[in-house]
This record gives sequence, structure tokens and C-alpha cells, in this order.
Amino acid sequence: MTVHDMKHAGSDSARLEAVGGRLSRVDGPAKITGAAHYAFEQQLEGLTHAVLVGATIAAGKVTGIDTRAAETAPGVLAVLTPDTIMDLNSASDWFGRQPSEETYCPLVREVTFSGQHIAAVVAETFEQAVAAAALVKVSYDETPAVVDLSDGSDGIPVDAMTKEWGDPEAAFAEAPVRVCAAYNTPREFQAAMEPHGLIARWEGDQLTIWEPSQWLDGMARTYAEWFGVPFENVRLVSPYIGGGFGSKALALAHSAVAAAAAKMLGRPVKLVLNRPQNFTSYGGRAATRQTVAIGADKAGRIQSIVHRGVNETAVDGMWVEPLGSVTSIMYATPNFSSKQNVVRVNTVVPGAKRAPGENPSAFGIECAIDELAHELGIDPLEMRLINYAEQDPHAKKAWSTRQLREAFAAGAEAFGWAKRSREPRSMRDGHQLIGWGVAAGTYPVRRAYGEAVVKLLADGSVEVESSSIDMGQGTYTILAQTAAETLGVPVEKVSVRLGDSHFARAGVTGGSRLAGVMTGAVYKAAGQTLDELIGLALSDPRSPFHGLQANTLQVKGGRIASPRGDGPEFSIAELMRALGREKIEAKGDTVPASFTPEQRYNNYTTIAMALPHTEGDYSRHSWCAHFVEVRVDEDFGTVRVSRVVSALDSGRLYNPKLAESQWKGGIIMGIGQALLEEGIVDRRHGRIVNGNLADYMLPTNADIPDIQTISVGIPDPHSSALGGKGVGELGIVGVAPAIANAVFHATGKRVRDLPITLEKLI
Ligand code: MCN
Ligand code: MOS
Repeated sequence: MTVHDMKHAGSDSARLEAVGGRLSRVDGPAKITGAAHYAFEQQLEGLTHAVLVGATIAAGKVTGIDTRAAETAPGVLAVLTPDTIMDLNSASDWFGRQPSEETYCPLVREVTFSGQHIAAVVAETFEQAVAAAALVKVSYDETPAVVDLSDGSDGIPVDAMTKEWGDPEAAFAEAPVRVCAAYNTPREFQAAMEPHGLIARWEGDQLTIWEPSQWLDGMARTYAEWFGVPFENVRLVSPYIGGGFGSKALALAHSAVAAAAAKMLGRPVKLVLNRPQNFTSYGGRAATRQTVAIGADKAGRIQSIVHRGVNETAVDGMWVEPLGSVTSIMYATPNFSSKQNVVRVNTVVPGAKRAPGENPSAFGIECAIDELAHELGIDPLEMRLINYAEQDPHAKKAWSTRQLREAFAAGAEAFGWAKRSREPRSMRDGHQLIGWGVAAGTYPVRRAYGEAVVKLLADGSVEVESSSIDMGQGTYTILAQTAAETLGVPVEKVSVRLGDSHFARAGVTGGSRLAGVMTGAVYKAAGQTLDELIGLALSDPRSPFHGLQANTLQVKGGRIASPRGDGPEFSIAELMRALGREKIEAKGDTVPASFTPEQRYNNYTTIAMALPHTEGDYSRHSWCAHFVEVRVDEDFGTVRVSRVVSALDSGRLYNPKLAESQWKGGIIMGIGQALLEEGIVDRRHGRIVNGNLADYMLPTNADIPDIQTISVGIPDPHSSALGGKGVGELGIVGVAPAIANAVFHATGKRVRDLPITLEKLI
């Protein structure tokens, strides 16, 4: 598709069903009426229930597990411990790196974090399992733990994260204007409404797993490797997901426990984590520390950036939260250095939470640039324009598209930025101090190859199938739009079926890549289906178009005719009947023809085959600018966000209504991150003390003001087949620094530790 074609397609967007139309979520009615069945809602005959027993210490050895009382409790079928659970194989990691020869035991004797699974009770009912789990007595030999980053250790360098050019230290030392500060973000959690868990059922050596999942094929591979069965024997089902935010892409220890229990008992097992377990069974966003030093000349031009970052990781697992990812590309600078370390603490391995890396990275650099602007007495928006990066300063490549200047302009205009007074504490409304802040954000365009099946059925309806998923982003809807537009049928005629690993394969839904990958695949598969239909219509002797002096036909509104409109016209159903066809089906993919079957398998079950965002001649990213107004109570220090205007560049939008909703969701999460969210660790036992939705503070409607989003994107032919860039994670990036900068403008107080709570302000 050329840029010209895309613009043409864009101009069609008044039509709801077309790509670019504001079609409401096609899965909405099923969710509202309860017709949508989530993974745990499967009613299976003979279903049993498993409940986990977690460690109450952060580090040490399990010296004994007394299961006698639990074993004889009513309804109990099994009590599993490290000694009694079946052996599993180790599974490869998400890069597909080969597993070790060692066996894998998802229940532990060596505790490395509080809440780690030690035992599991399986019973006839959930209540019986809960009651019996409380009877399991674990004794420990406790050892000292490192519970968070507060000991100040520098940890282990991650050399692969180092980015350097020029002579950064010397240039910083010589710069006439310098700022240097440390910024911290706490451990944060994805806190999806739907908890983690699964139902596992074995039939012979066939395993079916109903589990909310951002990556059916990747997780199916893990189960297959754990149990030593062929990949095809594992079926993962995940038609709807109550939020993932990065937390649901991997099969985890509790998943292994449930699947093993089902195999051992020969009965299906349901295991759903309770809310506190949701805070310890998979990783939240790692706590981070970073220092950003910027040296500039008197006109505000950056001469050097020196950046050092640290994130927490687990004792027995590695997570890197790349803190230099935005730092290295946002501004033009002749000298740059960014290095990253990790510190091992006694926690579950941290994980992906919406925009891992970019999110905390932007908090550092976007606050630091505000500090520099204040130091120089330059407007913070002007400061960003002075240092605008005309190309990727790190990769030294042209941007595929970068509408960030347009975002600054459109956002400033809509917000009324020109009316901002420069001095902190200079705007007020009664006893409320008013502050206006700005920050930019970005997220790379992650690209991968996709596959989809598109079927045209005898009645003229269309089915799209893919093992990709919709956790609320809108996949069902945009794929229906893509198929409808490509095939020329009304969107109501299209049904999209997702969330079953036996459908056409799909890679991970992470890194905001799925929409680009899957619209590309569906566009291709639907195009093949259409070509076949038209080919048959012209060549099959039974077709009413047979012998027509035309070399193509046009399908519009579900009707097929010659493009000039001078011949006969039929509905697709009439043509299918004439052709005697039950269906026309095509499996289309964007996978390179040169790929071997193994490379194809790895394309869907690992992240190793994804295309780098700086591949070829371009550097591909989404961009945004957030303008925020806060009101700070002068007496109490309470901060309310009263207005947000954000202008965002995600390239061409497949569905602006859904993209806006995604951006707003991200912005709301950013408000939570700025003002509320913080996982608090008990220093004695390493326990997350606010591991529940009452004490882990998340924003509610009352915390969220009117949010205006403005799309400034243009089609980006280098980022995806249809010209879109990533949407899902972009919105959160830059929100927390925009709020922190607004709080500084309101109060004159710079808070560099999230969240910005009132005791830090007074
Ligand atoms: N879209 C669009 N135009 C584009 C790109 C996307 O209109 N050019 C819209 C579509 O509606 C698409 C959605 O935005 O379905 C997201 O597309 P994309 O940016 O490709 O992101 P993914 O589909 O890969 O979704 C994953 C992304 C991530 S990584 C997290 S984390 C996240 C997010 O999406 N978690 C979410 N959004 C979420 N939204 C909900 N409701 N729940 C989550 O858990
Ligand atoms: Mo998103 S944090 O990449 O699933």
C-alpha cells in the first residue's frame, strides 16, 4: 500500500466500518449483557479447586511443611508440596533460549520472596480448599533479606544498556549551565480487575488451559515444554480478558501448579489467585532510581546529558527496566552517556507494566528538562523546541515520522499555554495554587509478522480468526473494520474470533504492536479471499459474471459488480450460491517467505523475531505532549489534576474512538502513578503490606478531570502495513513528569520521588 492509497483510505473514514471509522466496540454488547465468558467462567464437569500457600518470610529455607491437618480436612483431594508435586521440565525463556536440563518445581523449598508458593491444596470446592490451605503449617529457617532499593547499593551493571557518544563527562563539566538531580519511582502494580489464574484440563496427553493471556502461543509453548508434550497438544483459550497491562503474557509458577495438579488428579483444576497473591505471583513495575545531569549553554542548547539508572530485580530472576530509553532520543545533544545497573532484592521477578522503561525514563528526563528551563528562565515548552531532535540522536537515523512539534503546537493551543505566567507560585484561585506543566512522551514502534484466517461464508458473512487477543484495546473492532473495508462488506457481517491458540497463530500482545501486526495480516488475508472470490466469479462457468468482458470486479456493501457498473450485480450470497461454494477461505500472513518452519514457530512463540524499531533507514516511534493543570491546596498540600490536554502522534488511527480511549486510559494510569500508586514493603518480612485494591491506591473517577486528546499523527508507511504506529502504551508516558512539573509551577517545590503525596509538599 502506498502513502497515496493510505490517504485515500483515510478520507473514507466517515464510514464507520472503514478503517479509520469511529465504530464502537463490537464486543461491547456481549460484555455489558454478560454474554462474554471470561476464562474462569467455564463450567466444567468434575472441576476441582486449588488454593496456594505462600511464604510468610522474604528469604530462607523451608524446614518443614506439616500437611496432616489439611489432608484430612473435608473435601481435600491432594496437598501438593515440593516433595509431592510431579516433576516438570524447564521451559525456554521468551527469547526462545533453550531450557536447562534441570527439572522445574513451581513450589519452593528455598524462599526468595514473601508470598512465594510453597504448597497448594486441591479440594472439591473452593471453600474447602481455602479452609484446608489455612491448616498447612510451614516452618522456616529465616535469613536476612534485601527488601527494596533503599540500601543505596549500585548493584550489577547491565552493559548491554550502555549508550554513549561524544565526551559527555567533560562536556558536562564545561557547560555554563548545569542541572543534576535524582528521580525515584516506587514499585507499582498492574492491578487488573480480573485476577490471574486458570482452569487446566487434561484429556490423555491433550491439555486445555482457560487462562487470561496476552500471548496464547507463547504460553502454550511453555506448557508444552513443562510437560514434554507437542505444542499442538496444548490449547489455550482466552476470549476476553479483564485487563492485563503487561502482566498476563507469561505462564507463571501458579499456572504450572494448576496444570500439574490437573494431571496428577486426572480432573480439571481451577486456580485463581486471591487479591494479595496478585501482588506477589507475578512482577509489578520495578522500583527505579536515576540521576539525570544536563549541561547546556546560556541559550538553553543542551551540550551533554549524563544519565545513570538503577532498577530492582529479583534474587533469582532478571528484569531490566531500561531507564535510558527516552533519555537517549528525546533531545538533540552532541554528548551523551546512559548506563544502567540492577540491584537484586527479595521480590518476585518484576515485569512489564504499560510502557516498561519508557515510562520511568520519561519521568527522569522530562523533569530534568523542566529544571533546566527554570534555571535558565526559559519557558519549558520553548526549551523543548530549542533542543528538538531532528533525527534519532542515538541511532543517527531519520525519524519515520515525528509529529512532536505539531503535538506541542496543537496541545499548547488547546490548553492556552501562552497565558501561563513564568514564575512558580504565581497563579492561584483562592487558597488553591495553580500550576501548569508540560512533558513529552514517546514509545517505539515494535513490529512483528502476523497471520490471520479470513473466511467468506455462503450467506455473505465473514469470519476472521486469530489466536491474538483483546484485553480491552479494541482488537475485535479494528480487525472487523479491516476485513469489512478490504472485502467490501458491511461490518455487521463480520465476526472476529480471537483468543484460541488453535486459530491462526499470533505473537505477543505487548509493546503496543498487535494492532499494526494484525491489521496487516487481516488486510492481507482478506485481500487474498477477495482475489479468490473475484477470480472464481470471472472464471467459473457457473458464475453469472462468466464471460463478462472485465478483468476485475468490485465488491461494495456486500454486493459484487463490474467496476464500471455496466454489468449485472449480485450479492455475495447469490454469487456463492451460483458457484456452489460453502466458503472461500484464505490464511494470509506477513511472514517472510524465506522463513523456515522453526523460524515461523519462533515468530509466534518468542519475541526473538521481532523487528527492531531502528531497522533499515528509519527510527520509528509514537510521540506525545501532555499539558496538565494542577490545583494544590495551600494549607493541606493535596494535589488535584484539574485539566489535561494531550496531543499524540500514533500515525494513522485505525479507529480514533478506540485510540482516544486507549490514550485516556494511559493518561489515567499516569495520574495514578504521579499521585497515588506505591507498593509498600514491610521492612521486617519483605511483605507487600498494601497488596489489595483498598490500600493500593488507584485513581477513581473522582480523581480524573476532563481529558482532551488530539491526534496529530500522519500515516507512517515505515511503521505498519496500514500506516499506524503504537497507541496502547504511549498515553502513559510523560504524564507523571507533566504533573510533577505542574506541581513545581504551582508550589515552587520540586518533588522527585513518586508518588507526589501531600507530606512531600508541606
Ligand atoms: N489503535 C488505533 N490506531 C493505531 C493503533 C492502535 O486505533 N494506529 C487502537 C486500536 O483500537 C487497538 C488499540 O489502539 O486495538 C491498541 O493498539 P496497539 O497500540 O497496537 O496495542 P496492542 O493491541 O498491542 O495492545 C497492547 C497494549 C499494551 S502493551 C498494554 S500494556 C495495554 C494496552 O495495550 N494494556 C491494556 N492497552 C490496554 N487497554 C486495556 N483496556 N487493558 C489493558 O490491559
Ligand atoms: Mo504491554 S506492558 O507491553 O503488555
